[in-house]
Amino acid sequence: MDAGKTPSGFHAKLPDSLRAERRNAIAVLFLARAKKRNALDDATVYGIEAFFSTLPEDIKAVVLAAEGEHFCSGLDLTELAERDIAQGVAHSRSWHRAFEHIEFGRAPVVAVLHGAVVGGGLEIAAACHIRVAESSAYYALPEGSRGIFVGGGGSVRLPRLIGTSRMMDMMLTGRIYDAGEGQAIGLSHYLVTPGKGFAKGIELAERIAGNAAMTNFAVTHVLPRIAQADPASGYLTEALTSAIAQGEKEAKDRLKAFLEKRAPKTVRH
Ligand code: 1HE
Repeated sequence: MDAGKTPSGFHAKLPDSLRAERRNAIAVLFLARAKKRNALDDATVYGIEAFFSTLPEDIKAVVLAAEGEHFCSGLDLTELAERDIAQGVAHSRSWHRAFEHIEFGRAPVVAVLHGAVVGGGLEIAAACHIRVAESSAYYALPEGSRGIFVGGGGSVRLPRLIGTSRMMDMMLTGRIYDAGEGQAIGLSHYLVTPGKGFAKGIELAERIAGNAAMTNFAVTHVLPRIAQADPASGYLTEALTSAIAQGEKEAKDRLKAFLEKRAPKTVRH
């Protein structure tokens, strides 16, 4: 074992509220505080940052899932009462840092959602690249009714997923979207029956891990930046990125394999 690694094979020492496993090139991180419905306290958020910022180099994709009946009940509300304004700003920034390591980390992340995906739970889900929802999943932003505001990057990420207007509705009226509605408005990419989410998440992570590393980097780090850039900068960045990707030996090998009829075709199954 690498001297710097914990028994699970990862570098980060995790709090009891998180559990990590390795499946070859796939890392799995479980929210493991089911008794508190996986509410995110400071220790958990720091643990998430430590995990994603120190992923071993040979990890090619991550699955983020949760133990218990609910994916995540959001911010640990017991910690909220104690903070003054300056501490509140620092707390929100600590979530931003942790979730940035998910969104712009070493490997694409697939979230597997079930039960409550609410408040900060929806914010962490939004920081992942792919979302698989079991039909028990439901989505809400109860911050409005708790007298607070999102603080984990939700006001930046959620409008990009579902639009500012839907997010306003969720926050002002407490609207809850069920799994089917969430799928229809783009909160999840895949909708599966109860108990099937984890297997689907692993299947997708394996597909992702099989891509060329440069392609995964371009899709997760470059594409979102291009999507926010002015079109002229976007086209230029796209041209440079596509030239870099196709210049890689792995891309040349993959193209050759297709031309020599050794690679799978793009067909419907
Ligand atoms: C908690 C939390 C929590 C549960 N912080 N302790 N999030 C919310 O407003 C959602 C609050 N939670 C709920 O609405 C419900 O707990 C659930 C619908 C998620 C689940 O209901 P249920 O009936 O299965 O569980 P429960 O009995 O409500 O909760 C079990 C225990 O977990 C209980 O503690 P116990 O000591 O009495 O057993 C709850 O107090 C505890 N618990 N959720 C602390 N969130 C960076 S800004 C982000 C802003 C937000 O995320 S705001 C949204 C907060």
